[in-house]
Amino acid sequence: MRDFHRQFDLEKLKNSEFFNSPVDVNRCDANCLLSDLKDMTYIRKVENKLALEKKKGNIKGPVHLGVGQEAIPVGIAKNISNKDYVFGAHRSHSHILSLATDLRKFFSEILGRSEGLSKGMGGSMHLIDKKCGFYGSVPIVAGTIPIALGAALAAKIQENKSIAVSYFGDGASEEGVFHESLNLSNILNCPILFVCENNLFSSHMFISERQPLSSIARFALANDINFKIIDGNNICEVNNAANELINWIRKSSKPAFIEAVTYRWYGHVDWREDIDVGVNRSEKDLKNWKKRDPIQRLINGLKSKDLFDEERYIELSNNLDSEISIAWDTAVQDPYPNAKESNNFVFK
Ligand SMILES: Cc1ncc(C[n+]2csc(CCOP(=O)(O)OP(=O)(O)O)c2C)c(N)n1
Ligand SMILES: [Mg+2]
Repeated sequence: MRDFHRQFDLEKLKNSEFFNSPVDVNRCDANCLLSDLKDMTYIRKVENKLALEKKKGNIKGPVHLGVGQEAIPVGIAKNISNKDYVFGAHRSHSHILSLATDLRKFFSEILGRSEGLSKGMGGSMHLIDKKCGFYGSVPIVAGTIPIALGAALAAKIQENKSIAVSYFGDGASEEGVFHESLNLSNILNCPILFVCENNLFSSHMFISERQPLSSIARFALANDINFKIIDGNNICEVNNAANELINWIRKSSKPAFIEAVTYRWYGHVDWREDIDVGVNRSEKDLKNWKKRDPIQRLINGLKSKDLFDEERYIELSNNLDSEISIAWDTAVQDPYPNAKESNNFVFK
């Protein structure tokens, strides 16, 4: 198993001082990369808006922000459609935003308002938008993995060509259902892509404090599941891995697994950075990981090939800012749900 680790350069991938060079844009289509830049910038701005509003006290529930991790959902989303079944967890803003959910309804949910994606009864960790292919996120770590597997099994039985995508963190691999789901997915030949966003932390605990080896893909290997370990902050790598594995899943109706190594810039929850909270999250590491910013690395790659137009990017940025402000300002006007309805949408 240690050879396996050496083979994939995992120690280097985890080390904050490496992998900060510009994205090699020759490995992807230029138009596709410009659209990725827009999508990553959009998600970053929405989450920074949430950080700001949370800090101001305008959001009552917790928000788990994924700033720094945007390349992963953006690379996956362009290889699936709203006929597929995507499931997330507690840190899933980027997953649903990458599928182009309605931003006003998204904000409304986080504000606990009745126009929200879950009628304002769930908040940031209970997002759902079936129209765009997002079938739900829940705060129970690993809770949606077997449900995603069930969706994949249903797709297989119905022969509808859809696949399931299950997003989870490295911490979810410490739950039994993760292992049971991997095992069953291969035994039953289910069309599912497991996506582990390995940001090296579960709450405030560094991965080496929790597991003898830090690669989560070793569990895919153990279950004979096709897998790739990638630099999750390199959009080209995510695009190519997602494209290859998703095509393979659709053809073979077998599971596949991506481990994308990444890092979150904010702390576990809300806007604080959590420096020195827990184990091994230092100011130096965070500073280094910011040099591994998936957005800046793409911009640097585009610049190196004269594909980056600064003025257009500023214009895009301004347009996104106003789109986000309008959606937020509309959502804050939405009414709160009627307390009498609180039991109407739960299984009894
Ligand atoms: C079953 C369960 N155990 C513990 C928790 C508390 N908890 C919430 S988030 C979290 C960390 C999960 O880490 P990871 O899966 O790596 O996701 P990340 O937060 O890094 O995105 C924990 C332990 C929970 N919500 N559910
Ligand atoms: Mg994690």
